[in-house]
Amino acid sequence: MPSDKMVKALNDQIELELNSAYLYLAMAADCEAQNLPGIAHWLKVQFKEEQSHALKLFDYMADRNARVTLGPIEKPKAEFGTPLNLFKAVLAHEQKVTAAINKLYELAVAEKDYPTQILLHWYINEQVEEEKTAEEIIRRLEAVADKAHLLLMVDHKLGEREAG
Ligand code: OFO
Repeated sequence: MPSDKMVKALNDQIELELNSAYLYLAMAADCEAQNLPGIAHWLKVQFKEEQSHALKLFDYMADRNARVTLGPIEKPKAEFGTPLNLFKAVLAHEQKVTAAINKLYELAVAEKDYPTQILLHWYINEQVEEEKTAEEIIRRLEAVADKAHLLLMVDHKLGEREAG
């Protein structure tokens, strides 16, 4: 079983992943309201992905006989501005999650918790992907700034995202 400190930190990470899911769902709602169904779809896929990140930690804790205790879900903002501003907020959020994963890993090293370190390798790689994807979308949106028809093409492209 992981140490008490590690269990608390893993629970905090589950909370952060679920808060991420809720944040992306709020962003999806804002995009639906702005008639951008492709970006809304992308964010809904992201919402499910974040839930799966939380569940992966949940299942790992159950495997190691560690007690999961859930924390609160924060009320997200309702409006995120332009798609470009929204994806800048996605990137900033993912950078915050990366910092949290790195801290979790540092703790697993300090606690000599080898199974948790191995689990976290998956999250460390995932965060590289998450930040890269947000940066790519920001670059695309910057390129189409002020060109409404090109924004609709980006919206269409993001609507093609498959789950998983
Ligand atoms: Fe769970 O990766 Fe985003 O937050």
